[in-house]
Amino acid sequence: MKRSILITGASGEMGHGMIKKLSGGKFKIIALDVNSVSESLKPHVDHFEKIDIRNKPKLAKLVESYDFDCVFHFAAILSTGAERDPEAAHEVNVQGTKNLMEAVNKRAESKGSKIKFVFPSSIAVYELPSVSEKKRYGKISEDQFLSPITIYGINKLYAEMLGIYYDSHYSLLSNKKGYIDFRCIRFPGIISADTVPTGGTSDYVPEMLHSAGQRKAYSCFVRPDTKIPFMTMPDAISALTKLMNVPKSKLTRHVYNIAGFTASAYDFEKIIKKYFPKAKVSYKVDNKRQKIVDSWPFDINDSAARNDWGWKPNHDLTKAFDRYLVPAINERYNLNSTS
Ligand code: AKB
Repeated sequence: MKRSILITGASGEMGHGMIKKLSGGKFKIIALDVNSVSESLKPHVDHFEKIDIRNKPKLAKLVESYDFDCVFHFAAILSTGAERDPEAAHEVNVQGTKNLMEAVNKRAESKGSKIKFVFPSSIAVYELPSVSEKKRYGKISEDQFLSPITIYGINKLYAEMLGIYYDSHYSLLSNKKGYIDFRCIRFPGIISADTVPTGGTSDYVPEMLHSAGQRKAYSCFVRPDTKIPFMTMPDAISALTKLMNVPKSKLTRHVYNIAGFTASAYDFEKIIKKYFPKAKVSYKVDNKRQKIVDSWPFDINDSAARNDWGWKPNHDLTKAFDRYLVPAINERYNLNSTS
């Protein structure tokens, strides 16, 4: 019998990447989002419902109706969008996540076995006090600098702790136990050739790349020396599926950092111009968004993920452009590589 998987935020970037990865018949995909999934993905989804994660009764009804053994919870408002509307961010990123965990916990309890809950967190949970300290500290481990300055970072950190609670501590003073097997990855900025993110603060790199592909000039909203870690979408998606499949006994923690490559906005401009010589990039710094990325680390230490479940990215910076981004962007925008 096919295993069923529930995907929230199915129409977003990660949902898109995950549906593509899982398509092919091995899994039955149950998906939800506030927006419909794209036409190209529809054939790969067995059941789709338009549900806002804040709608607790509708969400609970869907969760009760299917027998799935893993959830990928991607529905979220990203850092820039969240900072523009902190109230909505809390409702979606915290209350929506709590609604889903509660429903999944009940579903798992009724079937008598744990359900895996795979959650993407973010480097936004960190706060480095200044750019010079970012430089000094270099690679940040999971338990350092956890005082985020954005509502999105706070939401993600709380959701991580809630997941650990449902997995390991629920509920100290009742006779119940938690039925969620919580697994979480803290992601850096992600670059996809298929989709362009909306509402994030690491969006300047994918925006710069897709603008080059579309022959549009790009005005970058952070300084050229801004440096945070990134990875490609295929690496991000394969990390999530790898973490889903690893035996629980191998995991020494619930939350793992993973890294791809780290580079400055100017490094990205140079590499993009190498492949797209006609690309035009200028800089018009948005001080508020700059402050957000300045609080995120230069790089992250992902040795726990490497040791526990063999995490290793396929793409370093050169391979990311050479083997994935440039060929896929050329195909998407109908270009030859010197355009
Ligand atoms: C964002 O910019 O908000 C996200 C993230 C780093 O979590 N891409």
